[in-house]
Amino acid sequence: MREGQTTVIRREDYAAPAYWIDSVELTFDLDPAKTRVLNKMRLRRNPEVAAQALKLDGEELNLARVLVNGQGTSFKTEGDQLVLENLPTVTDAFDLEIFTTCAPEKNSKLMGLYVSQGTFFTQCEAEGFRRITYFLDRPDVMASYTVTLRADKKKYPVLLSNGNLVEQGDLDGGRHYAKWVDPHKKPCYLFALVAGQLVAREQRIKARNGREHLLQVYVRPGDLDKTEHAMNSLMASIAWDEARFKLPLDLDRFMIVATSDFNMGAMENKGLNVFNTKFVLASQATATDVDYANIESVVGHEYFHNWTGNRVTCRDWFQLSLKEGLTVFRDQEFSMDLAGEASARAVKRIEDVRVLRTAQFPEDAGPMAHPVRPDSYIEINNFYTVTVYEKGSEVVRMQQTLTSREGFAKGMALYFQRHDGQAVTCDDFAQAIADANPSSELARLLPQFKRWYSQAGTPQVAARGHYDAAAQRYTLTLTQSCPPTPGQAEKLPFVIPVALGLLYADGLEIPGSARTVVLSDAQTEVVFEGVASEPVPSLLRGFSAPVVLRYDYSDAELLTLLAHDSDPFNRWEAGQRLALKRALATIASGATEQPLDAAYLDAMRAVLRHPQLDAAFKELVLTLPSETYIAEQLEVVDPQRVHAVREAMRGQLALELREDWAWAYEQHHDTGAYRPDAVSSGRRALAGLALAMLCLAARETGDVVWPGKTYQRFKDAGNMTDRFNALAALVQSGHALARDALQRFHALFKNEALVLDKWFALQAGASDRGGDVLPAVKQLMKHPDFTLKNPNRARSLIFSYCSANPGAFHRADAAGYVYWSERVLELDALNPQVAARLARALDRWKKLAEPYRHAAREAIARVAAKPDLSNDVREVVSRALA
Ligand code: 0A1
Ligand code: ZN
Repeated sequence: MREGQTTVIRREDYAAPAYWIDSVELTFDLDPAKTRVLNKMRLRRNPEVAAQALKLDGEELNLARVLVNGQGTSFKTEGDQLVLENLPTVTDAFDLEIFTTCAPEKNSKLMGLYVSQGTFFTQCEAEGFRRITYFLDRPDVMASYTVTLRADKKKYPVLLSNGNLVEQGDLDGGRHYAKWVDPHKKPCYLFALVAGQLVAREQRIKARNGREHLLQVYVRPGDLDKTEHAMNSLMASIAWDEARFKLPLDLDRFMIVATSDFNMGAMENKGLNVFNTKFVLASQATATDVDYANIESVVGHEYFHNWTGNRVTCRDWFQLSLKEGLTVFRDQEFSMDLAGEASARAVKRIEDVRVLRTAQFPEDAGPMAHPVRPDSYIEINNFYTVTVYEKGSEVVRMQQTLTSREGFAKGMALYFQRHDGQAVTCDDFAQAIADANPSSELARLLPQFKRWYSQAGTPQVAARGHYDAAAQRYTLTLTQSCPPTPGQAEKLPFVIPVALGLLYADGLEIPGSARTVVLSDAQTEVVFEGVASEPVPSLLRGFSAPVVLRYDYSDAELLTLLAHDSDPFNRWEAGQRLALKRALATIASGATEQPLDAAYLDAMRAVLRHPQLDAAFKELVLTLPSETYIAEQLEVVDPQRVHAVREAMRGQLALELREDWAWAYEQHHDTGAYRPDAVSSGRRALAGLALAMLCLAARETGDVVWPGKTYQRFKDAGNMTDRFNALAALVQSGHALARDALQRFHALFKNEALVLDKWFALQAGASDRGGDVLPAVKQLMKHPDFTLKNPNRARSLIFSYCSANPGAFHRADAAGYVYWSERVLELDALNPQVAARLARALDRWKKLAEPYRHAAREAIARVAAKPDLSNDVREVVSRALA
C-alpha cells in the first residue's frame, strides 16, 4: 500500500495482544483474478490485558462480510486495520467470520498470495498473512489451522497446505478440493498454501525413534531430475538434528516446493517449506559446486527452523535473530559437520567469515547499522539483514565457545524444555544456555554478554605484545573499543572470547600457550611465562569473535603464521593480511605498478605447491581480499583506484606464478566422475582459479595456448562448475574468445532459467575495462530473456552490477548512480522489498572520495525526492541521507 504511513515501531512498546486466536478455519476458492477467502476464527479476550477493541491487520483486501457468533456486526476501518468495538466483554471464546477477496495475479510484491508461472504460492513472513485475510498478524498469536483449498482440477491438480491431508475430492464444474489440518499451533507467518501443476520426488524414511515420515520435493514437471541433491540434503538435515541436538521431525509429512518467483532464499512454513528454485534445483550440467553447497545449507536452514523458529518462535519481530541467528549457526555447523575433516571444516569457516566481513562489517559501520536485536524499525522487511542473520549466528557461536559444545547442547535442551510451543525473546534463549551451564563464563558474565544483542557496531580489539627476554616472559595487552553507530554514541565493553596461541619464530607452537582469553574489561593483560624467545602471537583463532583485530604484524610474523600456524583459519588470515598490507601501501603510494614483492609471491607459490594442503584451502589463500573488503579498511575510498590496484595485484600474481598455475591446473583439473563433495569441489575450485590466472597472464604474454585450452574446456566440460569457470576465465580476462563463448553458453542453456541468471550475472560482474560494463548492462536489459519482474533475474543483472561490481559501478561520470536510481524507482513500483535491497548499494557513500561522494548523494536524494516511495525504500534512503 502506498499510504506512506511511516510509523516507527519500537521494541519498548511491545504489549501482549488484547485477544488470542485459538483456531482458524480457512476456505480458499482459488482464482488468479479473484480468490475468495473465508476465515472462521475462534477468539478469546486476553484476560491479562484491559478490555479494548479488536484491531485486525489487513492489506489490499476487499472486505465482503463480518459475522460475530454468526450475526452481522458493526465494524470500521482505521488505515489498514479492521476495528471491531462491540465484542462480547466476557472472556469466553467467540466466533468471528470474515469473508474477503484478493487478486493474486496482480500481486507483484510476492508477499501474501501470488501466482508464479500459473501456480499459486504464499509468502507470509513477516507480515504477508494480512494480505490474505484480516488477522492479528503478529508472531505471538499462535493458532490451530484447518485449511480447505478449492480450485479447478485441471489447472491446479496439486493442492497443498501445512500439516496433514485429511480429505480430498471432486466438486462440481471441474473443480476439486483438499482439506489440510496442521497438528501444531503456529503463528500466521508460518502459514502456506501451494496450488498448481507440480510433481514430487518422494522418499519414505524411518527416524531413530521409529516414526515414519513422507518427504516430498515438489517442482514443475521437467525439473524432477534436478531434485536428488535437495532430497539428500533434507535427509542429511533430519539425521543431523537428531544426532547433534536430539531434535526429531515432528510431522508425518514434510514438503519442499520450489518456485522461480521468490523474494528471498526460502521459507520455513510449517511442514511446507517454499524455496527459491535456486536453492532446490541442481544437476551437474546446470549447477555449480557452490550451488550444490548452497542447496545443502539452505535446505538445512529451513529444516532446522522447524525447531528453532517454529516450535519455539519469536515474541515480536525485534527478536528475529532468536530464530535466524540461531538457525544460521545451526546450518553452518551442519555444513561443517558434513564437510568432515578439520581442514574442510576450516574452509567452511573461512567462507562464512568472508561473508561476515565483506557484508556485515560494512552494514555495521554504515547508515543501516542496527543491533542484532534492533530497537526500532519502519519496515521489518528491511531487517532481514546480515547483522540479524550472520552476526546473530556469531553471537550464538560465542555462547557455544563460552559453554563448550556439550554445554551448549545442554543449553539447547533446556531452551526447548522451557519454551516449546511459546513465542519468546533473545533474553530467554541466552538465559537458558547460561542456566544449563552455571559454572561457565557465559553464566558469570551474562548481563554483559547480552550487549552483543543491544549494541550495534563492530568492536575492535587492539593487541600489543611485550617480550622480556631476561624474565622469559611475554605479555599480551588486549584493548577493546567500539565505534559509535546511529543512535548509539557510547558503547560499553563487550564479552569477547579471544582464542589464541604463541609460535616461536621457526613456527613451532609454544607448548601450553593455546587458550581462550575472555575479554570483558576495556583492557586485559595476558602473561605467558617460560617463553624462550620472542614469540609470534596467533590471535583470534577460528575467528572466535566478530571483531576487527588490530595488531601490527610484521611481514616476517605473517609469513611464519602462513607457513606454520596450527589454526588453519589464521593461516589463511595471515595470507590475507600480507595481501592487504600491499594493497593499502600501493593505494597510498599513488603508483599502481608491481604491487607485489618477491616475499609475497614466494609465499603464495609455496602455498600453491604445498604437498599437504587441501586444494580448497589453497584456492582461498590465493584469492586476494575483495575490493569491498579492501575499501572497508580505508577512511576515504576511491573505488577506481582500489579496482586498479587489485587488478594489478591479480595480474602480477598471474604472471609471476604462471608456471605454478599451469602446474596447478594440470594437477587438479581432472576430478573424475562428478561429485559435489568437499574434496573434488576444492580441486575444481583451484583448477578454476588457475585457468582464470592463466588467461589473465596470457593478456600480458600474448600466449594463445591457455585461452585456447580454456575455450576447449568450456566446450567439453562435463559439469557446470568446470564449464562456468572456463567461461568466467575468458570473460574476466577480456579475451576475444569470450564473445563467442557467451553466445554458445546462452544457446546451450536458453531454457534453463537458473543458468541464464548466471549468464547475466557474469556479464554484469565482469572486470571493468574503460567503462565497458555499464553499456553492456543496459544492452542486456533489452535482451528478450530479461525481466524486472522476476527477482532472480533482476538480481542477476542489476544487483551484480550495482552491488557486486564496485570497479564498474562507481564511475566518475556518475552514470552508474543514475542507472541505480532509475532501477530503484522502477523496482519500487513492482516489488518494494527487492527495491529496498538494491537501494542499499549506496549505503557507504559517505566514505567515497570526490567526485563519487557528491554524485552518490545526489542520486540518493533523487530517489528520496519521489513522493510515493514505499516504506521499504524510504527507510533505506532517509537513513542514508541522515
Ligand atoms: N525466514 C526465512 C527468510 C524469509 C524472510 C522473509 C521472506 O519474505 C519474502 C522470505 C523468507 C529464512 O530465514 O529462511
Ligand atoms: Zn531463517
